[in-house]
Formats: sequence, structure tokens, C-alpha cells
Amino acid sequence: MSTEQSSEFVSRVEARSIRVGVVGLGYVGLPLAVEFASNGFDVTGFEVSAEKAASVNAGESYIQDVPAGEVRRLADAGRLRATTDFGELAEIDAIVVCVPTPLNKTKEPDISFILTAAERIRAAMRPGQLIVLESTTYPGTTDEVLLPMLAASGLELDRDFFLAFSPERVDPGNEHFQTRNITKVVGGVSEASTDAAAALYGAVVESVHRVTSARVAETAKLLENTFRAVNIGLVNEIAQLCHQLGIDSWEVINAARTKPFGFMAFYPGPGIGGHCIPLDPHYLSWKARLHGFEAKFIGLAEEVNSRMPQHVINLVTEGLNRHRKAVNGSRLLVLGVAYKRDIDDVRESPALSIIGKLVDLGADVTYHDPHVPVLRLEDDHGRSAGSSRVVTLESVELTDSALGAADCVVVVTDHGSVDYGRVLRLAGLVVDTRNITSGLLTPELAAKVVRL
Ligand code: SAJ
Repeated sequence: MSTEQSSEFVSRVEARSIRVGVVGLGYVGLPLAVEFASNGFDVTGFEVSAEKAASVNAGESYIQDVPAGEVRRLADAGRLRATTDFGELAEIDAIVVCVPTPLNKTKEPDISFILTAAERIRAAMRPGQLIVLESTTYPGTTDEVLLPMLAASGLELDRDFFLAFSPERVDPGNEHFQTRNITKVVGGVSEASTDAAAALYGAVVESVHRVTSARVAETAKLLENTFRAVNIGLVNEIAQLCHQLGIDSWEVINAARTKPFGFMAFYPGPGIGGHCIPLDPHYLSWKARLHGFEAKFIGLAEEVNSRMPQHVINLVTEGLNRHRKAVNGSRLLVLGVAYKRDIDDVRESPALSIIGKLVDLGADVTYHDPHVPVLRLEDDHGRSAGSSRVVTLESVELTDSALGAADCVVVVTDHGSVDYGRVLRLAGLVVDTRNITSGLLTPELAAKVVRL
């Protein structure tokens, strides 16, 4: 039921008299802050990084999808500013929290960034504020954790403040789907909170999808990304099965996708990377375990996906063996180390585990990635026990000699800027984990290639 307060809040949104605060100006927060400012709101970004705050105030952008010119225009117009003083949250009417939610070393949720943000909000709270959490998290975080923390201020839900969850759906590098044209799911811990949050986002996105609770919104986000992890796991298992049967899994998938309904193509790869797909499902399975429920699909997908780097090592071993060579002492050139094509992000990239394993097997490993000039391998990147060496590599130039000298070239990430026909011509052996060479193969070249 709407309250008098939520009606008043909605009116202020419509009048653009709401001051918006975005906590965390990363790949989610900065585009969102710019979107609100571009739609007539007065926006303050709250950052723990003085450097990021200074960049925004100087009209600069450090996020690939946010044009610096847009930041400069809004900063110059006084619509967008950033601060590290969280006490200024007291002056904000709508606070949107966009902080990281990683996993800890034992792959359990780490919501410490959310808790720190919530504590800072509690300390500055006053009547008339809406707080929205966007960070991907387990079902119940908003109503079980955030609500009590904020209520400890002495302020009362619906009377003094509103609280909702609305999952971020930013897809870095996606030129078609940007903040404005991606439907925003919104779920409040009360109906009045849903009203307030739906009004806020309704001012900047084309479509808002209201749900009846914050938990539904939290779980919807986790389903979205668990769906991907499970289906990627399925095709990775199919690929290993096809390899055993001598069947081309890529041809199988491309045939299946001709079905105009009831099928969605996913493709095998060297494993899954990024800050969403490998991590988000663990938030759901962790919560399930607390309730004595085992989320079997999530566990199985993790098992299959996390073993793909070893499968790649097996393919390299298989290929070298054809040339009577061992991995130990062989010169291996890895092409592409970012977690997916045409980006520079190496978080959770399977390349880290593949290179770590090859180094531990005694191979002489170099890599080429036009987007990643330096790569640092920590201990836990698939390294064998005791290999405490932290290895730092620099991307090598993809020269004819580098390609010719390699005993094996391993395509881990298929960046668009690489000429794979040249790689095939100059390399003696290619392990292709992305099917990027299939359209280039003559019978002679095909003899050089081992495909996933
Ligand atoms: N991958 C495969 N096979 C596939 C698809 C992906 O092996 O068929 C691998 C990629 O190489 C990568 C990892 O999985 O290592 C994740 O790839 P992704 O395409 O899911 O890309 P992300 O991690 O950037 O996921 C983001 C997510 N966006 C948000 O969480 C807001 C995801 O929900 C999007 O669906 C995805 O982008 C997208 O579609 O681009």
C-alpha cells in the first residue's frame, strides 16, 4: 500500500527535485550516475577512491562505456560530482549502492563492501530517504541484513525511509543494450518502497519490472547468471564427450541452433571468467545450503567449468605428443588472456589457470594479448601445491618469429584484432579453444589444429 510519504517521494522524483547519490563509481555505478545526471537529477557519486572521485570531478572517465565528454559536460553543468565524504549522504534523497560482491577464498559470499556502505548510510540517515541495493547478492540480504542495520538508526521503514533491491544488468562493451534500454527489475521490502524505487528508475529507464519483494529481485538476478553458468557447463561437457567420440561439437551446436524455438546456443570454451558468471551462482548455492538444500546444477556446472583449463592442458599435451614433444621444455605461446574477446579484463580468466598449469609443467610460456600488456599470476591460479612463485609476464609482439618458434600456439581468447590465418600459416601446432580457426582450414592446415 502506498503511503503518504511514498506519494510525496514519487512527486519529488517527477519534479526532478530528488538528489541522487551513487555509492561506488565502478562499471555499474558510473554509468548509472551519468544516466541520472543526464535525466535532470543532481547526482553525487560516493567513492572510497579519491583518485576516481577526482577523475569524475575533472570530467574524466575511467570506464570503457562512459564517454569522458559526457562526464565533463555533466560535471561542468554541476549535475554530477563525486566525493569521498560519506557524511554528505545526509543530503541525499535516493541512495543507490553499487559496490562489489566477491567471493572469499573458500568461495563463500563476501558482502563486506555492502556492510560498510550500509553502516555509512545508517550513520548519515535522516527521514525521507530511499536506499536501493544493486550489488548482486544472495536472497535475503536486503530484508534480513540491510533493513535491520538501517532501522538501527531509529528511523522506521515507510514512515522515514524506503528500501529496495534492483539488480544491475550492465554488460560492459555492449553497444546495443545500455542502462536506458535494459529493463530494470525492482523489488522493495515494502510496497511503498517498491513504489518509490520504481518511480526513481522509471525516470531514467524505458521499462521497469516491479516484483513483490526484494528477495524476488535478488533471486531473479542470480537465476539470470546461473542460467548462463549451467548452460555453459552443459556445452563444455558435450564438447568433452564429442572429443571422445570424434565428433565436432561446434558443428553439433550450430546444427542445434537452427531450431527456431526451444534452444539457445552456448559454446564450449577454456573455462568461464569474469566477475559475474563464475561467482554469482555461488551466492545462490551458499544460501541454499543454509536451508539444507543442495543446488546440484550449480555445483555440477562449477565442477565442469572449473575443469576446462585442465582439459585444455590435455589438448596441448595431445598435440605436442603428435610431434613427439613433452610439455616440459616446450615453447608455448598463449593467444588472448582476457576473460572474453575484445576486452581487457582478466578477472577469473581461465587463461590464468592454463598458463599457471603450463608453467608448473615446465613449459616456457609467453602470451600475446593486445588488451592486456602485463599479466600477474598469483599462487591460486590453478597452480600445483607449493608453487608459491608469483609469475609476472608481459604480452609479446605477435611476430613471425614468435609464431614460428612456438612448439604450440594456444588460442584461449579470440580477440578480433588477431589474424588467425597468419597464425595458422606460421605456427607448427595450434590448440584452438574458441573455434576461431574453423573457417580458415585447408586439409593441410587442419592437420596442425587441435580443437576443443
Ligand atoms: N562463455 C563461454 N561460452 C558461452 C558464453 C560465455 O565459455 O557460450 C564464457 C566467456 O568466455 C567468459 C564467461 O563465460 O569467460 C562469461 O561470459 P559472459 O558472456 O557471460 O560475459 P560476462 O561475464 O561479461 O557476463 C555479463 C553478464 N551481465 C551481467 O551480469 C549484468 C551476463 O548476465 C550477460 O548475459 C553477459 O554479460 C552477456 O550476455 O554479455
